[in-house]
Amino acid sequence: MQQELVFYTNPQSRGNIAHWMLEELGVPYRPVVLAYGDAMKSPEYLAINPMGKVPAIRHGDRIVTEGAAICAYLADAFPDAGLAPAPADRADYYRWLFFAASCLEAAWTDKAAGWLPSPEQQRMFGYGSFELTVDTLAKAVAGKRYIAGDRFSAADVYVGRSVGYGIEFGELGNWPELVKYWNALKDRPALARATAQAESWQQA
Ligand SMILES: N[C@@H](CCC(=O)N[C@@H](CS)C(=O)NCC(=O)O)C(=O)O
Repeated sequence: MQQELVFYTNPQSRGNIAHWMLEELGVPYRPVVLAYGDAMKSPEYLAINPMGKVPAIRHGDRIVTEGAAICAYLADAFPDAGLAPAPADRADYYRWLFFAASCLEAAWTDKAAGWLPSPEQQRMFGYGSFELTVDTLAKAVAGKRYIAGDRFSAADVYVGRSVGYGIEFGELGNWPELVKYWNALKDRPALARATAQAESWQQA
């Protein structure tokens, strides 16, 4: 029997990353839309994610939080979708998934919040500096359609959407390689479905 797949989200959140991934898989799932504030901090939801944040998924009795982990987990849980490379070919896949979740996310959100580490602090910050992180990712996608190998993968969902958010928030638009990478991903039908569905939840 298929295990139930539940998706906890808010239409205006990083839930869009997991939502896109779910739509790429094409498997059935049950969305649970949580309002910011009380619903996300309720005892029921804190039992799913003690951070009181979205996205999260529950697959049978397994819970996964963190957008990057959700993408990687789902790619493995539903291998027929072909969204993870073979284990031996996962060097770039793991490398850039983790890079986006650790370095890129912190680098651009710190900058968007108006804070940059001093040269002394950069040594102890995993992302070093905003420019170093973004230049490094821009080089990684230069001349490539996908971040890991020559096929679309779960890493493109996470890295791509993270780059897309950075561009939309006005922080990454000066890197043509990143803009080109995101432009080649942003019209995927699965992302359009996820975004349209989230918009309908917002209006409900
Ligand atoms: N590390 C998490 C971040 C999740 C996150 O910060 N989600 C925000 C929405 S984009 C949230 O749920 N905020 C609600 C709150 O903190 O109360 C991930 O990568 O998924």
